[in-house]
Amino acid sequence: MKLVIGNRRYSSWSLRGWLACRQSGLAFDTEVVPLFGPDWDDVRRSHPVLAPSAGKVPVLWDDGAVVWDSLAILDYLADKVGRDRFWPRDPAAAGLARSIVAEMHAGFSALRGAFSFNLGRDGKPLPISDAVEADIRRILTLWAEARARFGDGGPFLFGTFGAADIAYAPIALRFESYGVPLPGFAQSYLTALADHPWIAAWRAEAAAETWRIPQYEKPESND
Ligand SMILES: N[C@@H](CCC(=O)N[C@@H](CS)C(=O)NCC(=O)O)C(=O)O
Repeated sequence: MKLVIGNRRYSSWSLRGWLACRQSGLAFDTEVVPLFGPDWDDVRRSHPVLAPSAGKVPVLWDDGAVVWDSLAILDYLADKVGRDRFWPRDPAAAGLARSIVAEMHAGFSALRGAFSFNLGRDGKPLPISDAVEADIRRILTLWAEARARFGDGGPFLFGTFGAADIAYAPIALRFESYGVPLPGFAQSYLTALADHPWIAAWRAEAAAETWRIPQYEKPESND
């Protein structure tokens, strides 16, 4: 398998796709296509590995199968290796996990727009608008419910690392990058994610990248 991703520093969807590949336990290669360079419009139209997704990352190539969109990649891999690697077995937990992953995938646009993903950011806080505040409150409510009801088996949302953590890890890292004040349980969750070896590996590779996208480096940057 080959996973095509964008710059690790900026591409939160790529991180989700990559974590899903790691969670599958299958061997895969990674190809990085740097996003938003000066010739990005040409690259996204002409790069052969991006053709199926019309220029979006991540894209998974697996022999005859091509899968894009991080959630489709996660689903595809869960079909391939077994759902239990990704989703809790208990139906009540699985229902909540599916719901909060779907809510993340389709939502939180105020937060995502105002606090663009940038692993190089130093945690300096930005002003938080009412819309962003509402997204943060909702996310913390979902995390609190998952942790309180189903988090007993470990430090992640449903105890052990799975699909919900794959979906929310980039959100948690945004909270860190933008210095969002967190209640204790959410800070513990962020620490567990930051300590996870896959996330540490992704961050180390991101730190080694030299590409910079000026609009994402401005303190007030939006995506
Ligand atoms: N819903 C998609 C979103 C993919 C997406 O928007 N990826 C961004 C990078 S994080 C991208 O490829 N942007 C390039 C562009 O829009 O030109 C997913 O889950 O994979």
